[in-house]
Amino acid sequence: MRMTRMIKGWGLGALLAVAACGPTEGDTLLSISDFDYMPNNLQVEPGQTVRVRNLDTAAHSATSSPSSADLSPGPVGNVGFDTGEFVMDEREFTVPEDAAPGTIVTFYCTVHRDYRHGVGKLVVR
Ligand SMILES: [Cu+2]
Repeated sequence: MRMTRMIKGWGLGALLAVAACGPTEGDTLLSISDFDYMPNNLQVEPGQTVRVRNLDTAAHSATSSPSSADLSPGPVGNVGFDTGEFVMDEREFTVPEDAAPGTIVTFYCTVHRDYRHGVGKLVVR
């Protein structure tokens, strides 16, 4: 419980840091903890790097899907990513510089696809 609260604090800190730095400045953080993404509505700028941190002892991924109903790997427009499965570590991907503002990309975990845990959205601003 205490751990969860701390991590939520991190997520908020990352969002505030992004807001303070302005467009394309700095990375943003997507945490995975207790089988959930934080934030699960991730606002990004074109060209921004997203660091994905898995704090669980279970393997997870953050993988884009063209459909929110039928989760399968693939891009939306030119925005696609797949961290692969990893544990207690960090991966990163970069949003293309020419990603269209307003692009909404569903992402999910390939390990736990059938549970649909923490299915999230990445929104290009
Ligand atoms: Cu998972």
